[in-house]
Amino acid sequence: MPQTLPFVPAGLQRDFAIASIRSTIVDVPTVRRHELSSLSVTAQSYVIVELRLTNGVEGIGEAATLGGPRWSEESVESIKATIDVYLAPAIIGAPANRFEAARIRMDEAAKRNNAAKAAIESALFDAVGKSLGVSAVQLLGGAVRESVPVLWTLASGDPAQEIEEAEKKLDARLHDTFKIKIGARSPEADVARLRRLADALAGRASLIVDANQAWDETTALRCLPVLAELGVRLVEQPLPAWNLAGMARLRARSTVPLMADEGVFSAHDMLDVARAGAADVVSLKLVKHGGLLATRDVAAVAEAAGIGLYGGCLLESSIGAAAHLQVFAGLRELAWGCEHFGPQILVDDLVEEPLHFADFCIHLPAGPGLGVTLDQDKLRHYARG
Ligand code: MUC
Ligand code: MG
Repeated sequence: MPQTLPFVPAGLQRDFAIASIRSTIVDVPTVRRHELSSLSVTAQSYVIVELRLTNGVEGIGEAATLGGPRWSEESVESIKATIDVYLAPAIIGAPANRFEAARIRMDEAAKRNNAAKAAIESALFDAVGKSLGVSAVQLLGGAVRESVPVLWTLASGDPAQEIEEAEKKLDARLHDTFKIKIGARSPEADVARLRRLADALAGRASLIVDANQAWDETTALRCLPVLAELGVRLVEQPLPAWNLAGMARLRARSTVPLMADEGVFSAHDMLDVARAGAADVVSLKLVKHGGLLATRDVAAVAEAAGIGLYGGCLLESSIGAAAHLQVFAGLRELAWGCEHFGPQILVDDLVEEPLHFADFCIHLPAGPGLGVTLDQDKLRHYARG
């Protein structure tokens, strides 16, 4: 049999042992208020993980949250505690290049806590990739794309401001698809707002909406035909995450495809959604699924069920966005593009060279590991306390 694995010197193998893990909470202001159905933020909070190997190489990872424990159950405070007290002790001393084994250890040490696990696993891929001089996507099987179409989210709630913001993004050739956050106001007010946006951007942009679980089934049944008439291409999580039967009934009567977001964390959730016929598309996010490998697991279940893939975000900085891109670059299909506009909504990024946006796409960074380098000055500047 020919040797197909990359040659790794014995010393380097030994040096893959995880020596230390440090977690830091940071708060980075956003360029404007970002309003979802149940929360709004003017700063994004992350936990940044710095993981050192005994070979001296350091890997980084990020756990993003939105509005404390409001978007999901994890907050930066709980993520940091889970990493420091449970996850780090479970894997210190273990070989960083045994990704699946590290995942098993972390799952034994803590149930769920997927954002915390994702931050650590991102740092493992970064550290191992940097040790070997290969990208994380190479470790995952290799890239099939170098860039991904990326949308921008309109979420100030003020249609005049949103139209102006969209025009700037179109002029700069940064984004030509916009996701509008709905659900913070009455359905009638949101429909009127969407009508203004659809009229102003007609023929120049595509629109999708995200209700973040705000509607009940009767509201959604009433509004979906209007959204179809306005040309909305995709409706994300209109109903509460638990209501798979309701999503399936809506799907049967809607001409607009439905996307599951908060309804799919684990691969088991994905299977339930597929069995219930509750979504046409799924939004993939490392913080929901628990890391790069788990995201691929969820994607595989979706693909097997004929459910389309969309690259979701939680407003990550270039660190978290890069980790997502490493996974997205290796997926067989990613028909719905991605939404990693996070680095652009922050007043500042946390890396030396931010991710590159051009021609309506975000580009996979070159370089080993995640392909980005933590800026220590920025980390200190935005660190909490
Ligand atoms: C979500 O629910 O999709 C992603 C983009 C955005 O504006 O909010 C997030 C969370
Ligand atoms: Mg969503």
